[in-house]
Amino acid sequence: TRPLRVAAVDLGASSGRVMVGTVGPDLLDLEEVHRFRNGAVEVDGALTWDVRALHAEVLAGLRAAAAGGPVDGVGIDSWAVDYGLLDTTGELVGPVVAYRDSRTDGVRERVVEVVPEEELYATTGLQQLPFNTLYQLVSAPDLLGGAETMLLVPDLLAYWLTGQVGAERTNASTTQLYDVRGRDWATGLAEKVGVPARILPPLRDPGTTIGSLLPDVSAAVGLPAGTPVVAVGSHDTASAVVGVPFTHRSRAAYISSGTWSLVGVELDEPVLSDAAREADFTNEGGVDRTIRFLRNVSGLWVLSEAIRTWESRGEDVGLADLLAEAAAVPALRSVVDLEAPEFLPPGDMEARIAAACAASGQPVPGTRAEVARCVLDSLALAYRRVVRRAAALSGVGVEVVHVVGGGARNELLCALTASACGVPVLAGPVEAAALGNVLVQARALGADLPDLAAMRALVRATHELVRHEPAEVGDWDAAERAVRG
Ligand code: ADP
Ligand code: LRH
Repeated sequence: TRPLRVAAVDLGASSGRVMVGTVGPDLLDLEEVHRFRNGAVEVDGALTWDVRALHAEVLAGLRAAAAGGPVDGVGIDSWAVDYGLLDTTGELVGPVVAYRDSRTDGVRERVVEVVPEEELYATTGLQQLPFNTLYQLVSAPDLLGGAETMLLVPDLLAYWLTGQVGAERTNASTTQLYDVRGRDWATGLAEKVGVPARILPPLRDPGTTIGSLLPDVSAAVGLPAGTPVVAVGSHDTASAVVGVPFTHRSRAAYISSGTWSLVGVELDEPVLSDAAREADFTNEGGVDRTIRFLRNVSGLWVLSEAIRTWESRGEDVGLADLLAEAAAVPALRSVVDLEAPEFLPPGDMEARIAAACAASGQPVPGTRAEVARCVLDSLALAYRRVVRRAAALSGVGVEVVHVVGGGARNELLCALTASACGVPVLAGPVEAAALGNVLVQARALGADLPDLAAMRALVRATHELVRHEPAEVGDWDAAERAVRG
């Protein structure tokens, strides 16, 4: 029999791609057939996602996949938490607002007066990110009256492909409306904060079939009408963690490094202790009932926003040159707390970094290379803090740190991470999320991949990893004191 050939749609906050995965015994190949830029766009004063354009890009990608051969399945993953609301006729109610929009400012503070943090954490196990779906829904109560269904972004796109409504479980677990132990919507909590339980659609598990392509979709993309759309770990981080080539997951941490950095370990059970809540760790639901015990720290967003600002002023900035220059800047001259709220919204990151350095009595980066170095040193410092904390809270003895996602291409960041964490970094694969998407589809379609360990063994056997050994670069303890006192 021929190998399986599936299309993985992987939508990140900065770029989207459609990849064709080919899977057989000892075979896991990934080919990019379509890539496009993504980013939130301001419409009527709100930061929104142009989901119609994303839909069109998905169709273009599926067309490209179909042009190259048979497609046995389609799977979609994207960034978490954001959603569209549908009315009773299935039309979108209002825009799909992006998580960096300011509408959630102060909402969390109001909600925790109604439901204390302890109760929220005991039920959902989630990090208190200001943009969790719960806070977004509460911030716009006027839209809820006319809403029949809430669909998270990958579920919305799957709805447009198949006509089927549902909520894939890994992404549902990022909403702060999901009971992590009961593995069901936390309807009591939802009603308490004013979110009608009716808008929470039936849950579905990764690995199940959502439906088949609608006739008009199949005609538009050139695929047979029966082509199944398979639920994958539709949270991009869930798929990325499937693609982490662990040898022993009980002795390793991972960093899914892209727009965000998701830093943590994989567990079988959530950790809902007071210490985990105080450290603000999340317990997201993963493929095969695993738990992603991690913290969402800042990511390469700060660097890409800085570059965007420079380019908007007409300066020509090549990432490769910038990183080469940053590598020559002395280490740990100045570090900032990238988790501080001022680095969340779009804007002039260089100015915000300058203000933070001045406020903490450190040298203000004077060149673009120094700004980039400050961001990367600060990221590595955050990785060190969170890897240590994840180990202490979970009992995992971290002997190696896997870095996947676009950040795995950043050699300076990987080297700094090894140095900061004091253990080797294994970098790659860059496209871990697409691989995880492909692997879960392949298993659903009959590939012999009984469990996550088998999937990861296949990733290891087919993908070269780059090893970075820890080296002395500077005083990380002193740097930690500079940002956290
Ligand atoms: P997301 O899925 O969140 O959109 P990615 O995993 O695609 O993010 O990672 C994007 C980031 O990867 C970019 O912001 C950039 O910093 C980094 N990156 C991509 N390509 C390279 C490269 N060739 N060298 C260094 N860094 C890179
Ligand atoms: C990464 C990610 C992350 C979420 C954030 C909103 O793309 O899905 O896991 O916390 O986006």
